[in-house]
Formats: sequence, C-alpha cells, structure tokens
Amino acid sequence: MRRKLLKNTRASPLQVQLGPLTLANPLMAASGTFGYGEEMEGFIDPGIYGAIVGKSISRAPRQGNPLPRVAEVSAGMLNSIGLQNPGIDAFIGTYLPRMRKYRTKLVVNIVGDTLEEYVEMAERLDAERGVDALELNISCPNCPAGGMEFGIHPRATELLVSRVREKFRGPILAKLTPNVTDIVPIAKAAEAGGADALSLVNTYLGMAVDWKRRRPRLGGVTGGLSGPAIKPLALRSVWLVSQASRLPVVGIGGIMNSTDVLEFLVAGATAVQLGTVHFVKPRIVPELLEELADAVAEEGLSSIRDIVGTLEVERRAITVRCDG
Ligand code: RRO
Repeated sequence: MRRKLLKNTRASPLQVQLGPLTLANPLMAASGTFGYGEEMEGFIDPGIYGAIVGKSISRAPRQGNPLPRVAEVSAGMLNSIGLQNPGIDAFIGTYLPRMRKYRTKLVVNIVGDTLEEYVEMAERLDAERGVDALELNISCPNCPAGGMEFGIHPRATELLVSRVREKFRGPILAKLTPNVTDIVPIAKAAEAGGADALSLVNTYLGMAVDWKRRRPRLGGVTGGLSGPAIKPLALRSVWLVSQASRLPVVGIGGIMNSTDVLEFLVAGATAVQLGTVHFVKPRIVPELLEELADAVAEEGLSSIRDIVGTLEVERRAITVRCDG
C-alpha cells in the first residue's frame, strides 16, 4: 500500500506541458524508432511514455530505400530507411485504431513531397479521434523530395506551418533538421507560422564506407546519424533555440540514460524523445522514470518543470551568438 501511495504521489511531479499538450511525463518515443507501437508491445507498455510519435506517414505508401538501411558507427548509427510507411489511408484505417488503445498521447508525424500533401494529411488527421498532436517532419534526411527541403528555408518553414495550422486544430510540433548553418531562424519561422512546440533535432547527414569493397555501407549511400555521437550537437541546438523562442522545445539526440535527459532539460527542453536507445534497451523507460523522480526529490523540487532551462551561463563566456 505504501509503495503504491509513493508511486501515485510520484506521478504528478513528472507531468509537463508542451504548449497545449499535457504529458504525464517528459519521455516521448521518437518517430521511426517505435513503429506504430505494436512491435514494441512485447517489450514495454507504450502507455508508460508521456507520448509516442509514430513513424512518419506520407500520403502514398512507400517501400523505402535499398538495403542495407542501417549501419552501426562509432557512438551511433546511420539510417537510410527512406520513409518506409503504409501511407495515410492504411494509417487511418488500420494503425490508428490500434494505437488509440494506448493510455498515452499519440503524436502523428507526417511528411510530404509537397506543401499540399502536408495540408491534405493534416486536414484528414484533424477529423480523426485520438490524434493528440501532429509532428511536422520538415527534416527527413533521406527523402528525395519534400521533408528537409522545407526545413532548411525559414520562409518555406513558416509557410508550411501556417498552412497546416489552418487545417489542424490540435497542437503542432515542428521537427527541425540540424543540417543548417543556423537553426535559430528556422525555429523562429516555425514559431511565426503557428507551431506550438519544436522537436530538436532530426538526424545529421552522414555516410559510412566499406573501404575494402569500395562501397557505401548504406543502400541509400548517405543517411542520418543518431545516437550518443550527436548528443552534444543536439544539446547545443536545444540551448540556442530555447534562448531565442518562446515555444517549448522537445530535445532529441543520443539520450541513453537519465543524466542525458536531465542535461537536455537543464539546457531548455521541456520534454525529450528517446530514439536510438530503443534499439539497445527497449525497456529503458521505467528505470528512467524512477531516476527522474528521484532526481526531482533529491533536488528538493516539487516538479521536474522546475529543472527546465535552469542552465546558468556567464554571458561574458559566450563566444557564439545565442539570441538568433
Ligand atoms: O525514413 C527515414 O529514412 C528517416 C526519416 Br523519415 C527521418 O525523419 N529521419 C531519419 O533519420 N530517417
């Protein structure tokens, strides 16, 4: 009984607010690393996450890129999945009804070849029960058209977000690419377009070669780098953007343990997404929740929200601009 009471009183200190979206805890499953939940059910109850983000959905089904689609590299992995997904009709008809049973928030990640495709999918998803938020993938590193093409231009980002905003009434997260010289103007453009939160960051463009065979290690030749290798890079983006934008930021990039989560929160993230770690430790979330609750208690705080954006920086020490 006492244990149960303790657990219950621990649930609410982890609650966070992503704009209009309330999450029971700050741990989200990142798009592309959790399927649509079903493959993970054998490992973990998807309901334990604050939210789950499904694999990107496009208007038409996609077969994805030639094999191999993943390559392990130092401190991370490269992927070139190429947006394999069943398409919006099958998602709405088959996958979404199954996902509705999960006792968590469902975020649907969409990607289009054109602005019109994003708008059309947003309108259709607006009519569906159980879609708690949209995540606009304007950062796909492996799509021949659309995706990252939008997210590298501030004006295209603002236009796309604003057009989707007209059709989707729920919260909109814009998932940004780090493959730009300066992510801050893109973040501000997404904010100006009406996004409610920013997911930072998608994968970094990279490549691996098998020198003996003189061949690339990915069928798609180049791919997106994720895992611990990118954590310091992602952390910097989260910090820069959280200084420059009023929107809540979702930190993504190489999170492997609760210390990593707390580092992202201190740097300015309100929530985080777990991605590559799922391939190593698919059952990691319960231990992370326990450790996060312990950290809040040990810091003498009543909520994990009190940790967000608490990084102390000597302004004099800043050697790069951080105000966008
Ligand atoms: O499917 C992919 O290859 C892919 C996508 Br849509 C994405 O957004 N990020 C990524 O690393 N891979």
